Amino acid sequence: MVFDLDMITALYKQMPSRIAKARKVVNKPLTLSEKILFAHLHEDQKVEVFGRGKSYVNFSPDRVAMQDATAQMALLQFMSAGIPKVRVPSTVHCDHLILAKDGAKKDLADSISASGEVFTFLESVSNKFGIGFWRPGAGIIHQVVLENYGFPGGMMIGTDSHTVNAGGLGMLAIGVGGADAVDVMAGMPWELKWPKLIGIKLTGTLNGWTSSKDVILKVAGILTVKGGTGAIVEYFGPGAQTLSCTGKGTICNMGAEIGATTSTFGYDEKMAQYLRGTGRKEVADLADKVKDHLTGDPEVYAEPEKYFDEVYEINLSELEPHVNGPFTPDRAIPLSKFADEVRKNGWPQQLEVGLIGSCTNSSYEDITRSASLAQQAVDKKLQAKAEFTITPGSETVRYTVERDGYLSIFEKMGGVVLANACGPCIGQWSRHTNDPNRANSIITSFNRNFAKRNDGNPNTHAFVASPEITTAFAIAGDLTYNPITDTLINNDGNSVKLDEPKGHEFPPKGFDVKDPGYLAPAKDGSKVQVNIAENSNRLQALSPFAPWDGNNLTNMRLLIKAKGKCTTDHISMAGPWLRFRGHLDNIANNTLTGAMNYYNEKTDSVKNQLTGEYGPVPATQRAYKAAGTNTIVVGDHNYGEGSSREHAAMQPRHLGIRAILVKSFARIHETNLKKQGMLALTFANESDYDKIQEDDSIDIADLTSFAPEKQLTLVLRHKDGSADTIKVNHTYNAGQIEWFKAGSALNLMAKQIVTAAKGLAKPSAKKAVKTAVKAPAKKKSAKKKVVAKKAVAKKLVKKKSAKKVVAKKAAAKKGAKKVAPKKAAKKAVKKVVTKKANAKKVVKKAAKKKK
Ligand code: MIC
Ligand code: SF4
Repeated sequence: MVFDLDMITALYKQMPSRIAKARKVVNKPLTLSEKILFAHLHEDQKVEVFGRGKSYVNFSPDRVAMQDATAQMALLQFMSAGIPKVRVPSTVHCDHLILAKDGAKKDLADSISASGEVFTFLESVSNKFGIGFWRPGAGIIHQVVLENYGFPGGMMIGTDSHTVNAGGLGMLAIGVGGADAVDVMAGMPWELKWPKLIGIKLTGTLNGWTSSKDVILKVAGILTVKGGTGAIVEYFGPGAQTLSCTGKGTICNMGAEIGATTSTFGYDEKMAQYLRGTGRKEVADLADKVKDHLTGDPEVYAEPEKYFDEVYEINLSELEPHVNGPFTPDRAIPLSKFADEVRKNGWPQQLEVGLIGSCTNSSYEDITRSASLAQQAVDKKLQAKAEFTITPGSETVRYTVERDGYLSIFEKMGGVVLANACGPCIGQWSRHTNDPNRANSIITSFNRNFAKRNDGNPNTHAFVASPEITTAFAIAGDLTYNPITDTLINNDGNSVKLDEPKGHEFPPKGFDVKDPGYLAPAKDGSKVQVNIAENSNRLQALSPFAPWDGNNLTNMRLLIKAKGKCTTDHISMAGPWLRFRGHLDNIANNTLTGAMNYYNEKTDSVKNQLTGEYGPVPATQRAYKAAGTNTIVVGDHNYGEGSSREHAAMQPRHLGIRAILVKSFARIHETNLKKQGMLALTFANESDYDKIQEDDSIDIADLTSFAPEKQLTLVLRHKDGSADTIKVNHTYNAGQIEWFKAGSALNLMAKQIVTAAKGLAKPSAKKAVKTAVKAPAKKKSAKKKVVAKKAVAKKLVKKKSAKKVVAKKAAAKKGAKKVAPKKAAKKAVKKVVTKKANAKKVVKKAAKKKK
């Protein structure tokens, strides 16, 4: 089935004129990222020269994807917005709530019985509101999106940070919190700070043991976990066109680990092949017709330093396989140096488990290349020394690789095939171990390796590598082994060497699947019932957060000053807690339990200033809340890195924490905090972090004059009677300050809808509705069953008369493919530019000032 053809046709029809208009305004050649951004400006957004990293801009994304663990909260919010049907194509995918224990069949059945209530809820909400539903077992959201919905030049958002995977098909696909998804599903404009642009030029071709994964492992090493913050990474150059479409997906997917807003590649033959290979010939044909608009202008790629804020170059021919970790995805180690690092750092040398698959690496190419190694292990009589698991990304991939005999090869090697789901990647791994705290090593082809992520054990050293390298290590069972140079002793006592992996980009017999696991929603969902059992401990209807009372915040107590890394996994752990993702009060009991207290270097142990006693973070916070005491959380750099889970913002809000003050934020988390009506603040002077003391009582002295680009003042009253006054920055614009005042963005939206409905007679109300609710793409009569006010609000919105698209071919730009690599790359990676240093500095300064 080909989805969205009408939508794609309409977008491609408008693209040339939109890009031409933008080109006229900005008066320079355009990168691919800019073309897609400009082509998706919201209809009320004026085209202008936007400040990179500065301007807030409104967009109209083409579609929304949500996974089960985040969809629950997103849909609970959508339900309370009072809108009868989603306004843009949207889907829900059941993948995170599926266990990894005994193998696909049993695990899937057990998960469906354990989380049946949630799956039924998601299915019925989807059915009611016009959302496509992918059942448990259908696959991991990003692989399913790539196979079915991704298309070159499109813009989508998804309630998962790895939504960025669809950049492999030339999209701008961006991870967001559920509240952002609600905006888009409600037809409202979606706001994003105009991103900075990082260009990565790829030359050469991959060979031998190196794969696409190594490109992003290398990039993560260069840019670190926060180097991509606020930026789109655009890959180009002759090397890019040699990478398979799914390989490009892998690179974009793990771009989440450098904090990038998203990553993308220009449309090329590999993408066209993938579209055709996955049954979307029509989309490829459409894309071919506008292909010049689906890649950057040739001038940009010829002199990238002029158009990107930063440019790097990677020569694929010289790139080595990498292994990243442990505990952070940006500790990039070339394979040739890995054994030394293992010994030098005293990491457990024995490899206990190798895990391949996940949304990042489960393409046909990945599986067949890894299987070629597994086959060698069987043929060369090598007994795999480590446990080995395989997680296919989708039922289509699983069915096809099983048909082609690859799964049985893994099984012969001793591998266990898990369900098509996130499983071990998100801590749904029931690992067979006798000591849950034992130091040990595992290696995965996933993307994240924060402490405790996979199995809950803080001493599991998790390394990230390509599926090929993971498989080879699993065979050897030893982290000091280098498959490129070393031999292994087989069952006969002979020393044997693994040959380079070989695989197929596409199944020679084509993809096939019996039941892909898709359920289309009802045409008219108005009669569909959505039930939430009153005593459910999995689902809880939301109550609106209280609006701001208009006063300064005084006498706030410090709940925790977090030391070092504080990812969303530290703020709201996954694993066993995933089961409470639809129940805010229950999941709040894990709030910040993974964060390290600066003062005693312990997790989940903070001082209750009212009693002087130390206790768990959630219980302490509940005690403050009960006493009517406001609190603040202080953190380090890149606070909230990692996932898109808005629970990490909603839980603190629910528990009564008022402000989060850190050295810097990860993008999605900062937005999530704002959307939920929290104060997200950063130190104007980073060293002021040191001034915060455990027993402080803290005021925000000038919150009553909260305004864009205006610092706030904090007074820190210390226990000894002394005080410090510090300045803090924020990035709230006027609209976002309204979210804070209303208590949350959702409160504001609900208020706008009601106001608009009430003020029917007044023409001024029209404007409010227009911002609050956009007309659906196709006119649909508001059916009788819809509550009167909603119907009224909907009717108010008249679709703007479709402007005729002037089919002026925007200055035909040929030869985008002809980017000639002028200088032969000497090093594998070279930072080519920072000539724009001056310009960059200005932007940085301005951005700083703004905070
Ligand atoms: C992840 O990889 O961390 C997750 C689990 O997919 C999250 C979403 C979630 O927490 O539900 C993400 O990446 O956004
Ligand atoms: Fe699922 Fe892991 Fe991918 Fe997140 S990174 S979507 S948990 S497979």
